[in-house]
Amino acid sequence: MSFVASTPYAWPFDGDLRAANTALVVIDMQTDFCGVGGYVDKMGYDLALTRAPIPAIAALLAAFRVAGAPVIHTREGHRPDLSDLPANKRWRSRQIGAEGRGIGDPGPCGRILVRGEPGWEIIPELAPLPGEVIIDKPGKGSFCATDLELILRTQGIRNLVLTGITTDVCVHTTMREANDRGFECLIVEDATGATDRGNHEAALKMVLMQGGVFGAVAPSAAVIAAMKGL
Ligand code: C5J
Repeated sequence: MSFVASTPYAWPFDGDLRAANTALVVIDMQTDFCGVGGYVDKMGYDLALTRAPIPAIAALLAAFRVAGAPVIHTREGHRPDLSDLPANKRWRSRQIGAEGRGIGDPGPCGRILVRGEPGWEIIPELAPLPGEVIIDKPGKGSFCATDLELILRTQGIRNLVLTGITTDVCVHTTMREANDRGFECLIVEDATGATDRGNHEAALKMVLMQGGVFGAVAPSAAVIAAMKGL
């Protein structure tokens, strides 16, 4: 049996930690969320907060690749014709930031959160390698309107190590969706980030309730140490 040193319990719950059944999930590390001129920048948030997890994610990517464990990347974005963009999501995105521009509108990195545009791309520092799964999702959660669950079940993946941005929105929604589907989740505290430091901390704290209501929390160093021991 192998475990990650995590809180509030040693993860995974049953010690069934193997390279074959444990995936690193890197959520929405796109220019629109952490790059200059992207969506988050346009909304006026501090990019240092959403860029903070980059080094820890890079270290985790290296550890999972060496271990031969699966890596899954996600990208939030919409079809160019915006046929999958709910009107309320578009309206709300136009309420904050410069010039009333929101999702689907042109910006310095192309049309905001539109598939194929420069701002929608994963940042070069964390670029997927050939063969790694990329999930394109129109929503906050990674399971809604995607084939993520089918891929996980087909590949025999049960343990999910969750990283990326933002802790309180897309990472948390994905963790909740995964937990309800029976996946065993670990959120990595220094490999996630939010547009607000308090929200990041609160999102991590929520996981700790009820004996680990959605799973467990650990630093990247603990995950890397466990992966090296496999
Ligand atoms: C948001 C995300 N916040 N990746 N997306 O719209 O958290």
